[in-house]
Amino acid sequence: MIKLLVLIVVILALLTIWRIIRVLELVRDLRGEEDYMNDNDSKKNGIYSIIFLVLGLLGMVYFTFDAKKYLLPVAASKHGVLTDDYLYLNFAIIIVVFIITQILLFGFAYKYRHRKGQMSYFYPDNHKLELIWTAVPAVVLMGLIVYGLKLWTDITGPAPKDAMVIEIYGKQFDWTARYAGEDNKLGHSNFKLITDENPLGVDVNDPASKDDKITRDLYLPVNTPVLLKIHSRDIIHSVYLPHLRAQMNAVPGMETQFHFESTITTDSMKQITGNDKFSYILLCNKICGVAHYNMRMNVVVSKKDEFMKWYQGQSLVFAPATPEAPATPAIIPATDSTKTAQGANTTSKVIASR
Ligand SMILES: [Cu+2]
Repeated sequence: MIKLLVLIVVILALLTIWRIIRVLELVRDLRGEEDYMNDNDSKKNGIYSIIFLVLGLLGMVYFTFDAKKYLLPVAASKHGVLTDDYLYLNFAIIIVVFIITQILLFGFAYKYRHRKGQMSYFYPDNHKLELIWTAVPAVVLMGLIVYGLKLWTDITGPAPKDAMVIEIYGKQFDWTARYAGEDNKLGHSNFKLITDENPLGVDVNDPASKDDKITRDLYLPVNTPVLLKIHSRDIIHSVYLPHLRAQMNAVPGMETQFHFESTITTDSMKQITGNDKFSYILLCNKICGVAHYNMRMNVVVSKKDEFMKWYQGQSLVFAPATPEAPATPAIIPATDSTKTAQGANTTSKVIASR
């Protein structure tokens, strides 16, 4: 209701201003004046536009630096540094062009202000000028696009042969990781094999699954190439690692992947950000349902020996077979965040193809 009243007041104010201008015009006509504005008024308006330009540019510089606090900290992956540099290059070009065009716009408004008796100069076209202002932006944009495409092809190209393979498995509303083990090969999985005990549908008969380990947290050894193989059980989710500048959709029925190499451990990042509570995080970046906001996974980047120590303590997907009993699926350890997520969701047992 208040919004409607404010709108009505604004409309009435605009109508009033319009009527006042109309009255002033009529007064001028009655007095027999020819010009709307004399040279003095015109100069004043020119100076106001220069003041507006200076204040606007100062405001832009201030707010640009002020907004830095909302940006992510330094990229913690090799390719992330390149994509950040590319982004800053785009910003730099945009800022330079913006400043030049604004100075020209307001500077010309001042320089070519109305003066009594002065006629405007008829200047219909200039081919050389038009060629320059068409060709220069075209070449710059083409350079940016070609470099951006090359960057994207490199980032999404084949992973290094020695990359550590980890499956990231998403479902409403949590993530599970499966490490490929010593053979660095994930055991085959199939949605038909999904049960409460075997939520990723891993095939117990595939020898490659024998050493696979399943975890609720994602630990990554620093300075090691990692290949994420991404699956979804139900709908489209998105694996988003903001600090590592990595994102890839998790699509039911197909495998997507993303490889990267982290360069900064969680402990070093705590020092860089000056925040001892800093933690890397994997978020779902597709609005996927009521508990989407809580679909996250704790990520820890650590030195290789610390990673190995943690890795030794993780459970295999299947407890090894014994003479008395066949291999059985291990219980996946739950974390606090997944417990909450499961509490908010009662329909996650839906089994979909993948
Ligand atoms: Cu999701």
